[in-house]
Amino acid sequence: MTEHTQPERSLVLVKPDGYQRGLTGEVLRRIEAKGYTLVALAVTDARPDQLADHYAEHEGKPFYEPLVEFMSSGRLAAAVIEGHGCIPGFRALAGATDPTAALPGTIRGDLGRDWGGSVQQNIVHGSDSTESAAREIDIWFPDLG
Ligand code: IDP
Ligand code: MG
Repeated sequence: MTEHTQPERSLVLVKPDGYQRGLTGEVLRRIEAKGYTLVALAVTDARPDQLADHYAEHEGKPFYEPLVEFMSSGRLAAAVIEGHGCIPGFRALAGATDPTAALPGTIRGDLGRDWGGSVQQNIVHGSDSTESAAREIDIWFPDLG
């Protein structure tokens, strides 16, 4: 019998720039068109403790304070997506962190740009490892289990 591994899950955020620009549907469309499944969805104002946990790895970096301020500047959309390889798969859909360098065809490359601020506004967040995904899903969807 062929063995199948469990599909993995990733935490996706449509950041306040993407939400405010009305790009949530476009991001979700690309996720679904790729074939990943939406497991949970929410529109929310990020609490300070959620952002502190979510971006703990970046504390002390020059862009940390502007990043937290940006992520607190308006509503965001949070999603849990599922599918084999969806953690690196969504990172590939998102493109490079810097929206100027992100390739056309990617979310950040097609929809993002440099607005001249001290933090890169780049539309989306996606978990970068299975450990990050588990930690981040627990931050944004503690009841998902
Ligand atoms: P990622 O979102 O592609 O995983 P990270 O290195 O985890 O990138 O950084 C988190 C977020 O912090 C980025 O998405 C971006 O918004 C912002 N950021 C990262 N590096 C810089 C930088 O060098 N200057 C300004 N903002 C940055
Ligand atoms: Mg990251």
